Amino acid sequence: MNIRTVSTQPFPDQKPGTSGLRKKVPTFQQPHYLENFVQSIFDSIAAPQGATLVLGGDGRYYNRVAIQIILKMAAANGFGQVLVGRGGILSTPAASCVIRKYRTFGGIILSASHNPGGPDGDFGIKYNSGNGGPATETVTEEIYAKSKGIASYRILDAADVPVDQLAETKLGNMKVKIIDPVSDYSELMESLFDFPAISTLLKSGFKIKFDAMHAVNGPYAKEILERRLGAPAGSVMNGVPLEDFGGGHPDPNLTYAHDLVEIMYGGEAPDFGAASDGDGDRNMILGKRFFVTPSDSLALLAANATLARGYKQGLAGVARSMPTSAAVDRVAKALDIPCYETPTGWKFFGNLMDAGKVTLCGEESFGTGSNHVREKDGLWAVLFWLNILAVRKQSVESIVREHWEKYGRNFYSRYDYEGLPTEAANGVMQHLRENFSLLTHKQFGSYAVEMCDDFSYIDPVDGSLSKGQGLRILFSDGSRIIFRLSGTGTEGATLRMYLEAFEADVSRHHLDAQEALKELIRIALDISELQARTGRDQPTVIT
Ligand code: VG1
Ligand code: CO
Repeated sequence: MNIRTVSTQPFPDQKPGTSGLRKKVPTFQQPHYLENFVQSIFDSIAAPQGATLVLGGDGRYYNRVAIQIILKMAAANGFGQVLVGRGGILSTPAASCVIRKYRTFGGIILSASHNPGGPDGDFGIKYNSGNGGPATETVTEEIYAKSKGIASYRILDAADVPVDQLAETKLGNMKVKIIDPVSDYSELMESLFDFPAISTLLKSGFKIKFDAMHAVNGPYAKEILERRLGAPAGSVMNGVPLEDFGGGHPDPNLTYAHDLVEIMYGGEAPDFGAASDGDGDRNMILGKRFFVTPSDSLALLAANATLARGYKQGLAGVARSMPTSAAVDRVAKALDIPCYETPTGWKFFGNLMDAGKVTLCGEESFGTGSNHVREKDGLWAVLFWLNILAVRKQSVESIVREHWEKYGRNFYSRYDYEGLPTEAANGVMQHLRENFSLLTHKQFGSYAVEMCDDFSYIDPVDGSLSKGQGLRILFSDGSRIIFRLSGTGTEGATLRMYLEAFEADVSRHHLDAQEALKELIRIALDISELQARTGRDQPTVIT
């Protein structure tokens, strides 16, 4: 078989964002576009000859085409073996699990996560290192630098590799092993949680509904929740993965997971509801007519962690991304363990976990995880909750309310303004930055600004510095307003406004978050001039 060296020219826009390179499918379909990026990855990671790679994706449109291209390029670049999820499928946490379990050099994950899919939708690709986690910023910057100077890539001339049956084949000198995408992951889950106790709960009339949103977690949820744990058939809805997610937006929040939300707020609501996203790493947790914010969910898992077998020894520490509410900080304080605040994106948690500094971590954007893998993990969070529910034998709502009674409630909300003209979004950020000194110590109604900054982070493990990670306006009572530009969108700019206020008074814990945060929201809109500068009266999504 023939290895071809194809000459190419750089594309200027291959800078990985919060989680890999995400673009519209037609962008990826341009000749050489994917190839350039893959070669830039291979040129950056310096894998030794004969190394093993993991490859899989969330099954969205273009996944199959990309799998074949990457296999042929891996063969031409000296890899010895690639482990591919059957059908080209691996959820993001399952890919992380497989990389770690088989101690491979790294892996390539094909996903644009919660972004819509299909011929006009989004596609994405990212590299994960041997620890199973997303490449660090140092590596992603190297990949970007290589992509700007690329002149050629290597690819094997060969027929496509069949990927739909478990088998081992050869591609040139490279072995291609098609693996079951679900089994390693399921085994890992079984080692962490008390499956018999959860099974007893699910067979005792406790009803659950899991919305896989026609995304990658369908087969994982059916295997684990229905087959292994015995939840009645139909407990998993939208369980068949589709290349375009059935036309939906596979983002598990109150807006996009509306099928599930209707069921959970309807007449015969199940006791527990959950959803996950395109690539299976996000989760939304619902009780009967009750929504658990991701920030609260993280805090609650931390507070109850020792109820699950895998965390019986307690937690080394916890971490949250900067915009995530400080609810988990309060739990960490009570447990007397360290709590780290990192920039947005999972790549920052990896070093802390590798160094044994944290066990649990999470983000406000429906991401929770632990050191069992190096990605956030949607189904893991669901099983963790079910384990807690099986032990505590209370409703989701009463567990959360008790938590607030003990620790206080961090009211929290996020406003997303999607698809803004880039200049308008940058204008809002610029305006805020310019006003930092005017805002500091200013009083707004009952709120006094204590300080403002552009968040930067020094990694406590490798000392690397990440700047420009979001604008923070911090108030003297611990309330916060944060503005950040998204690094995962593919159309214009997405501006996120995060709001948080702490409430110790139990008699106010029943309030709706929008009501409790009303004044803070008004202040945020005022000082940012967001409405005037973007022409938007309403956010696209409120969480
Ligand atoms: C968003 C979330 C962030 C998350 C990232 C990847 O990034 O805010 O918390 O880590 O998506 O998640 P951004 O830059 O758009 O705010 V996923 O499930 O898309 O891999
Ligand atoms: Co995701």
